[in-house]
Amino acid sequence: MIRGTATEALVARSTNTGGLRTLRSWVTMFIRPSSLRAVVGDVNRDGRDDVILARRRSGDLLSVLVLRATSARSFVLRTWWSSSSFSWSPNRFATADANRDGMADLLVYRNGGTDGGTLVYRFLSTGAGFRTALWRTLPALSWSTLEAL
Ligand SMILES: [Ca+2]
Ligand SMILES: [Ca+2]
Repeated sequence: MIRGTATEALVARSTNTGGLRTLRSWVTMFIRPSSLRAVVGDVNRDGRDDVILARRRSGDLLSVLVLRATSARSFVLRTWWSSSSFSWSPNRFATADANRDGMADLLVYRNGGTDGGTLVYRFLSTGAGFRTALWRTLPALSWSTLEAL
């Protein structure tokens, strides 16, 4: 939901009987929605899905924010990763538990350059932040055909 330059994260909790409860606001962030991409995963292995937000800062730089779901039916917003050189665009974002430790990790797909391939960066969750490294170079995966957030 958008209110001026802010973004509100709304949650309709499951009834556990096939329905959804009423939408409720869990957090309001003073960030334009056009500067955010969201993917969902349990980054701290507590059984509650969290929201990972790729944020575009000034200068087109990437920060990664996490909305950690709490037992109090709210999100706690924290910056988990920030860079002074990693650009926000052009990237595509996905989640997977890349190292099978039970904590969802962020995958960032980047344009591989003039050869048309794709680079994959792995942002491994530590439960309170991300450790980042180039994970794969995929020359056969054409960037122009990749669809992700
Ligand atoms: Ca969680
Ligand atoms: Ca993991």
